[in-house]
Amino acid sequence: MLSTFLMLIACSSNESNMNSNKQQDKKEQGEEAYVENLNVPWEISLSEGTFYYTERSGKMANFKDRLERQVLQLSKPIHSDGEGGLLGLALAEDFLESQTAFLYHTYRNDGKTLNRVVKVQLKGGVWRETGELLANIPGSQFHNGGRVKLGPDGMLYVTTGDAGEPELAQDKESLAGKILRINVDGSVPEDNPFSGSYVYSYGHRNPQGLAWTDEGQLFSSEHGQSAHDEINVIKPGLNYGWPVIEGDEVADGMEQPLYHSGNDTWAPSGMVFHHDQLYVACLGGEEIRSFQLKGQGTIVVKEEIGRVRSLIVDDEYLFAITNNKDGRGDPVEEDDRMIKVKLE
Ligand SMILES: [Ca+2]
Repeated sequence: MLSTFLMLIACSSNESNMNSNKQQDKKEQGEEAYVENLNVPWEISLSEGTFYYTERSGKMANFKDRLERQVLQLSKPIHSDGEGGLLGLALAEDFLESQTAFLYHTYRNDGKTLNRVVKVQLKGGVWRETGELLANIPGSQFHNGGRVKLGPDGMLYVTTGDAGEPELAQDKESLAGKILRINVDGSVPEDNPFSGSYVYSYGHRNPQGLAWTDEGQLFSSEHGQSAHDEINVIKPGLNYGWPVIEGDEVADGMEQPLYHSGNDTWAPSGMVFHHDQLYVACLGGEEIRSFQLKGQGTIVVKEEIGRVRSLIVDDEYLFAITNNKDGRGDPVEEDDRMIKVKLE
């Protein structure tokens, strides 16, 4: 794969000298290559050397030796407004054979903004919906959550936001402000913490990151209210406090975060676990951070790369996608980008 990227740089003959210099600067900073002209990509996945992306406006894209976009045909139109749109993406475990993936997207029904989880299949260059796993997840212009990942137990885990109604996060009957656990056929797993319910953990404000350690412990990142962003250790059935507590505040029956940002803003989104560290994409911080799991702290791995939405690790490289064109950033001509960063 590395050779593909080096070739990409070598073949970029139509770029101006300025861009070449920029690329050289980036190479010297450890950004060896990247993909340009993505449009607010929300999630990134990798299978056999091909990167797959969701773009918030509703396009699927992939990159092997060039960037391509595919049509996505869904039974309900994507509602791309504010923070909503086409968000999470998880490739099925048997993706190479089945060409199946799971998506999370915002839609409208009866005058309401909602989110749902669907199964899609890539065939003849078109992604088509093949099933709806879960619908009617409360949505809003803001706080839609949106991460979808397959856990080590083969279940789908989904983060949902409070949809602008904080009290829903404490309501176990509501799908808002939760981390959900779903069978890949859309049914409720029998061993979920609350019988008959998709709810895996609750009291979340706007969680957007999920990652598991090699031992199978789940972590999540969460946007706090005006700073107080969180990294949480997620255990089934527990209450993570929103909107009752945040930061160092304490309440009976509510979990405190492993880390919080205090008065700083990370705006943490996608995350990945690698070599005993959690790497977290930070939108507001415009950086990639790593967090030590045993509480020794957090460091900035890569800064000044723009609003980072999500990231993955492959072969000792981080691949991170920017969201500089999401209306809150300061985009340059080649945005949005996938940046490749060598891990030390
Ligand atoms: Ca919390």
